[in-house]
Amino acid sequence: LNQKGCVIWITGLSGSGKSTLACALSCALHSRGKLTYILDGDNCRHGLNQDLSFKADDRAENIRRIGEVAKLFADAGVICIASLISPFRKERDACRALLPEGDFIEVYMDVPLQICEERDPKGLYKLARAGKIKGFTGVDDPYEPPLNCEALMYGEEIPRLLVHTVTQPFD
Ligand code: GGZ
Repeated sequence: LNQKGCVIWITGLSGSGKSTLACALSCALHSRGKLTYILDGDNCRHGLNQDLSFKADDRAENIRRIGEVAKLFADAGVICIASLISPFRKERDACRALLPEGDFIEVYMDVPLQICEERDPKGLYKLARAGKIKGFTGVDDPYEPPLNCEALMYGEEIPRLLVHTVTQPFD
């Protein structure tokens, strides 16, 4: 395998562009012959994590499980891209601690709530403001931004630096 496994962990609010970035990054890596796998919070909630709600304990468990699975992919030599809100610093740091130094790359989608809310691609913010969804991240549920992330993203520009970082040992 012409690559080394690692985890690229994308965190941020709903509508901040996590899934879009995950896809763009995956494409950029594929075109360089790299094997990737995307673990998306929303998708995992239909299978692996279908027993979990959006209460704090269950969000923590959602993060923990995705962190463990991401580690397995990285062990197998895959570049695993995890994209989930992952609102809690403590749980993100625990996922980081599962991997060797340098193999967990935390990317923060630093998009203001107001912009996410204007985008509202699934109309969920509107429902949350109307009180039809309770405990929506950013509206009436907390989000703790990273203090020491490896990359800060705003917008959908392909992150060359990230691509470089994860492919560099072999290029
Ligand atoms: C936040 C919610 C909620 C609540 C449903 N709070 O933008 P989306 O729609 O497609 O992705 C969001 C997804 C969040 O799942 P995660 O597994 O990423 O969250 S966490 O890491 O916090 O466990 C959103 C939708 O589910 N969604 N209800 N209450 N987002």
